[in-house]
Amino acid sequence: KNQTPKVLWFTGLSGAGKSTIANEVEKQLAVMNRHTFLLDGDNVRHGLNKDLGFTEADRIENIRRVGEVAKLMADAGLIVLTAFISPFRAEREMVRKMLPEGEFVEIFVDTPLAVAEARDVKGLYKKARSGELKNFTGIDSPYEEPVSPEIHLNAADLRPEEAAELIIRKLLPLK
Ligand code: GGZ
Repeated sequence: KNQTPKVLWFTGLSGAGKSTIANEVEKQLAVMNRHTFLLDGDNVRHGLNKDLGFTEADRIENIRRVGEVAKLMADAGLIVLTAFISPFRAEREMVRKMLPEGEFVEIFVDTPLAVAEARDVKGLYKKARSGELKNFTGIDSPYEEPVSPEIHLNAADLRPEEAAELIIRKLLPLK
């Protein structure tokens, strides 16, 4: 293997910037000739996990499966990036323990609820406030903040490129 496998696990609220920052990290790693794969709602919740919704049990199963897939991909030598809310500490810790020491990098994309809600890119917060959408994270479903993530981004104060640079600098040296 000529590259150290990693699982860069982004966690944070809907609209926090997880996917945007993960995409930017991928772009910067590509320039460094690293092989990466991004797992997110778009390629997982419409396929592998299309049987799952947003109840607590379904979210737990969502994260368990994503963890298992990330593990397989890391075993293949990839740098895996995952962008899921992953609201529960216990499941994030489960994934951490599933992987070899040092492989799991928890990245807390810390954007205040008020900021994510004000952006409301997809109009989901509005629907959650009105009661049209139930079990929405941060509104009527919990988000458990990481206690000691490897990387804590005050994402509301950073451009995505800056956030990505911080992450890559933290990962270096990357063999
Ligand atoms: C949270 C929801 C919900 C509910 C649909 N709660 O901003 P988005 O749209 O693109 O990202 C959110 C995404 C969250 O899916 P995850 O797989 O990341 O969640 S978890 O890790 O908790 O399993 C949002 C959309 O799906 N969405 N309903 N009720 N987000």
